Amino acid sequence: MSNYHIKNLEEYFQVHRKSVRNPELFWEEIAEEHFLWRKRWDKVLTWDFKKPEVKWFEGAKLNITENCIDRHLRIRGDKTAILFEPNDPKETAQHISYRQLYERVNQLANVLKEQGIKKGDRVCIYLPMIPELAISTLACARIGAIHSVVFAGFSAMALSTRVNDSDCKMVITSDGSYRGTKTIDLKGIVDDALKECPGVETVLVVKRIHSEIEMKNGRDKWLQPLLDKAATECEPEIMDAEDPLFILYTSGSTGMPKGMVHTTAGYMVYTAYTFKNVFQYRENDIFWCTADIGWITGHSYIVYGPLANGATSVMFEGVPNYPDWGRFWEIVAKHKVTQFYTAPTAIRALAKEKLDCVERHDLSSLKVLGSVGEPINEEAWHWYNDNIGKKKSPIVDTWWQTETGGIMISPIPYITPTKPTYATFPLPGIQLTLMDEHGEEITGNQVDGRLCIKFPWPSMARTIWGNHKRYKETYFSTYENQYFTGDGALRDEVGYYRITGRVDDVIIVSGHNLGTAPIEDSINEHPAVAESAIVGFPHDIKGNALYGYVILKETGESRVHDNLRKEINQIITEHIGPIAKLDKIQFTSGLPKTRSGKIMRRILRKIACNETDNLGDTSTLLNPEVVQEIMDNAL
Ligand code: 7RM
Repeated sequence: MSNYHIKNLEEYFQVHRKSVRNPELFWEEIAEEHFLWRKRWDKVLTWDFKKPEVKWFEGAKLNITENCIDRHLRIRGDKTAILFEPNDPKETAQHISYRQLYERVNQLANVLKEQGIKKGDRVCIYLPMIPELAISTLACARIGAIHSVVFAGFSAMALSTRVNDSDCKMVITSDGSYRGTKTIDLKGIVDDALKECPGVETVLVVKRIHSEIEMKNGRDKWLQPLLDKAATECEPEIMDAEDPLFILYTSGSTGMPKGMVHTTAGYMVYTAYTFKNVFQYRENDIFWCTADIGWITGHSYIVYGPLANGATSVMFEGVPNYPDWGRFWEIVAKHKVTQFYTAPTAIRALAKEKLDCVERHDLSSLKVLGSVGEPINEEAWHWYNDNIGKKKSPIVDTWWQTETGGIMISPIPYITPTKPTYATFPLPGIQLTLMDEHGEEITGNQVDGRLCIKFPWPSMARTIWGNHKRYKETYFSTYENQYFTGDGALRDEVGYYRITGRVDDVIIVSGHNLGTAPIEDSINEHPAVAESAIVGFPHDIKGNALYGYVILKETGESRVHDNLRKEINQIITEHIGPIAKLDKIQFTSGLPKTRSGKIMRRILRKIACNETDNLGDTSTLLNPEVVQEIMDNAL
């Protein structure tokens, strides 16, 4: 029996049982057989969820880029590592071989060193989905610098907050980016952001759209001339297993985004293992994850997981509807993609278009379809299964989080029977629990509760950058000795899990996690606004959309309301980005509050969702009369 590659359902159960009985032995065998270590670990696992502290493979020495690149050169030097498909289908795709990737990563690593970046320094990467994005993450890892990728759809303010929170010394960006027919002035956004970031010494600029941009003397440098002079060999920095590999921000239910810190060895082992099994990856497969590397899905399943397995990973710069809604399927056919991994929001958008967009392309190369980011509704699941998988490619509905680093719950394709809307079983090494409101574990099947994890796994985030206290409070304080996910879930009669959604104030819009608090904070900065509350309501394509209730300082005439709505969305765009814009804004004279002053979001949510038949208990409200007013004026 091989631990690493599961072959049938019986073996899955055996492996999972073994991983629970002896987790250290289970992960040790995987780590030993499938990776390159400069020094072996002294201890597989140290953990204490009370502190909390988790260490995997303590004492081991390695460099993750040796595992993702160098070790493949001997047998896969000419194999395509990254297959870059540009925004414009007329521009030729780039096949970057493992050998070329090695050279380009080393050159950039040498440039970073030359520019004064050392082990442990933070480098912010703010780039579109071009090869330099993947190469930048790997170049940082090569020299032990900690990368912090910020999704290039975030605004200048969101970028500066993230740069400052982790004290980045450098930003890597591009002159601009392509998005369908549009271009975006990324460098302009960076310039704005850096007005507030005194700690940034250097900005490296990739030329992508050849626009006229300003280069600030002494700070900004074009990357290409520096690369041209750099050597193609760079000795990897030898890292400790628990040295930070990267920081990735995720929004929480309050204030500042949380800089989740992932460390080297455990993250590598877990993303590689899950990539292999969840996608049943075989040599010569062409794997395509449509996520942006600015999100955890891209980190783990475009860059690290696939490359650690010597796979070919497709990187797509564009959007699903350019030049038309057939683009995804055109790419699948063109590159003979074998595994396709996307988000329910994309599936729902694609399902709205004419079937001809799908049917005119040959999708026969596909073997596995994946879904991630939010619950996949039954309709979308069937559309995906019928029209893309032709009922032959299993759908893996993968549940996980930025914090978990890798996929936690998922069917194993061709092994676990799938069931629409169910993520099914935990992967080997993952010990789930469902908890009730009183902190008791709910045992047995056909139950629902709050999803927790009771034992560490190798790729869990170790802390929040600069705020271990918040890490403890957010994840380890709701239930004793458990990691709390923030999600609700149910377990069916055979033990399959179905994720029902967030139980906190995070709303998932088009697969992006949005905390309500930061959006409310930015709305409240509008001079006319006194107070606001945001809730989610169901949306055909986005899954959820945002509904804002806003109290104005002075009640204006309704004709000024439309202008205010525009201005409020403008502020949100500036503070966070266009993804956080509100679909509906209702002006109101008050918000339903408890006696302790907490907004009763439950009621606002029901009104936004048009479920006003049963508003539940309103007896604890301070101002029950406002509920009727809000209902009467609901949008
Ligand atoms: C990978 C990623 C995490 C949150 C998570 C859930 C939701 C993700 C699924 C899902 C139902 C799924 N990281 N979520 N996958 N809900 N089914 N298969 O998305 O940090 O950005 O989001 O996303 O609520 O807690 S994330």
